[in-house]
Amino acid sequence: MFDCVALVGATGAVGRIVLDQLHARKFPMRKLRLLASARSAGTQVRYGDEMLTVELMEPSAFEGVDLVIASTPDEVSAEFTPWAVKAGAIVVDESAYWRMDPTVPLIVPEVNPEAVDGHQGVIASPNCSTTQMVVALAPLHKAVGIRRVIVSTYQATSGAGLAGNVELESSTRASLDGQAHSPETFQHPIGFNLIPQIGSEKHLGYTSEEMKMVHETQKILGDDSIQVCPTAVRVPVAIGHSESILVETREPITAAKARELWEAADGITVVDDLDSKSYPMPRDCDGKDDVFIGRIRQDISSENGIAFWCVSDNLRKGAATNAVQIAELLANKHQPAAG
Ligand code: 11C
Repeated sequence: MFDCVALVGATGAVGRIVLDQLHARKFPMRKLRLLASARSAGTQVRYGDEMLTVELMEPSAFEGVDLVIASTPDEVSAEFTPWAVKAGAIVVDESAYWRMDPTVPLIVPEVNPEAVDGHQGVIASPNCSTTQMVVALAPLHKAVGIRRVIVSTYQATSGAGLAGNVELESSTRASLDGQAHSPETFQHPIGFNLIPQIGSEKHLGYTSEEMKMVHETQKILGDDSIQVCPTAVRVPVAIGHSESILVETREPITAAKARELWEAADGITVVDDLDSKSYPMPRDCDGKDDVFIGRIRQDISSENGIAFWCVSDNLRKGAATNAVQIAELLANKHQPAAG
């Protein structure tokens, strides 16, 4: 049980779901405070039956806070996290800013919950496209070892926040009306289109989003020898990232065995029957917390390969749910001060 939890970024696309999740999962806390920049301070936000007022985030605002859950841009996290840690709070951060810091555990509770114990005040939650992929990869890695992953993503516009979905709607409407549309959030019009660029150029022609999938996967699975070749694509879907994944394993594994491992794993739902046209699709996964896996099949082009399709709600398991699950891991260990 925490005495005081602060949510930073409560008015954003992910922050709203964190609030819903804290309430729905009856998160063990006595008091919840909402903190934000001057632009959102004073806003009223619903939490269950109560209306909470967003307070200004400044160094003194963290006094008395035990746990912070934060969903903010990287530069905001860089600024406020040291204030919170100095005040004695543990920060569960959803931004990319701290993820690759060697002193910061990067946690997906179904995969590496034990790494939470090494925290020094900050715990990071991964990028949405990485999170769903490592939930799927972990049972295979544990059973037979993973050598290499080739992944193409089909990422929803809400990955770019509320503005992404506003632009999906305006761009689609402009196309239907035969009007020109000038994109602001994405590099090109997203309506009736696919954009094979998420983030900016980072390494040898791979984007920042793609390189997150490489480095974060290695860190979470604790194995830098895993080779990952990603292509990240923005698609005109509002919620739910999809991924086509080909895994090369160290030991052979059949598709039937892979399915068995996934069916037994926490946080995974297998939807896989081509005959009945059953496979995961973003519309069916919207608002759900699991990672959905289907189209499971043997790689017909190599010896030790499994190909599959993976979908998850990027705002839930990809962000809010994962952060709240990390907070629950901490809550199970946290003893409140006496009195
Ligand atoms: C997207 N994956 O879909 C990005 C958003 O590092 O947390 C999340 C970026 C991050 O645009």
